[in-house]
Amino acid sequence: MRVDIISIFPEYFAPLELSLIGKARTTGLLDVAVHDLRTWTSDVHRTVDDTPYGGGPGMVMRPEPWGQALDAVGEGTLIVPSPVGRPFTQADAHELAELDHLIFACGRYEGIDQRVIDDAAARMPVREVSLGDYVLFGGEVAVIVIMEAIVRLLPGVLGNADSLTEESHAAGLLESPVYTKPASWRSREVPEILRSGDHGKIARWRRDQSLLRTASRRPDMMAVYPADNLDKKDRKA
Ligand code: 6GU
Repeated sequence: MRVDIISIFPEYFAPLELSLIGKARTTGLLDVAVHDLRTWTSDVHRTVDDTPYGGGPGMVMRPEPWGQALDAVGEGTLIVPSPVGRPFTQADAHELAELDHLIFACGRYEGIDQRVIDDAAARMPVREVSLGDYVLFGGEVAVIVIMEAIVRLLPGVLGNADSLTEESHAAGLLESPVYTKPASWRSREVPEILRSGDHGKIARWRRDQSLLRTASRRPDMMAVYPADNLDKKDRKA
């Protein structure tokens, strides 16, 4: 997978050299290029913003540098992180993980001139995505989040493919609590059932914990959980 990231703060992306994303890059599964938007300015001050038409607070990113930057990186799927985007989900991560070329455009200030997005959409798929109902300074941190969600789904990045099928959101429920050694810590015991060796009972316990957690923390997820996926024992829990 090829990824181009365009930002006025290329230094924000140093963490993409670490951990499993860094490893995916060195092993050749992932090719990331970070571009400074100011490369495509022509004035001495390398200006990327201007006042909004129609008035109002803040500044808007000028279309000319963005147009040239997007021309330079070529066609792919353009992702624009924005508080006005559609909510980014695990399903989006799966869809994007199938693609050969992603382009991230990081807006700052009040956003990018809308014509940049409309112009790009005339030649490539464009997704404006939001991470949640709060406002960040810019799209940079959101790109790191979205990259993590996608890159961990690329074949060969995670050692154990089971960790993808077992995890929260894969099954539409939150995962159950996890424990490791020691069995007793600060007088707190690991639930006896997990140490019983009875794999049927352990699976039942984990499923109950998932259902209880999801119902209490994410009633929105529980409300859309397909009734067909609930068995008789689930209904009792
Ligand atoms: Cl993706 N970008 C920005 N700038 N703010 C956000 C966001 C994204 N998601 C929530 N707030």
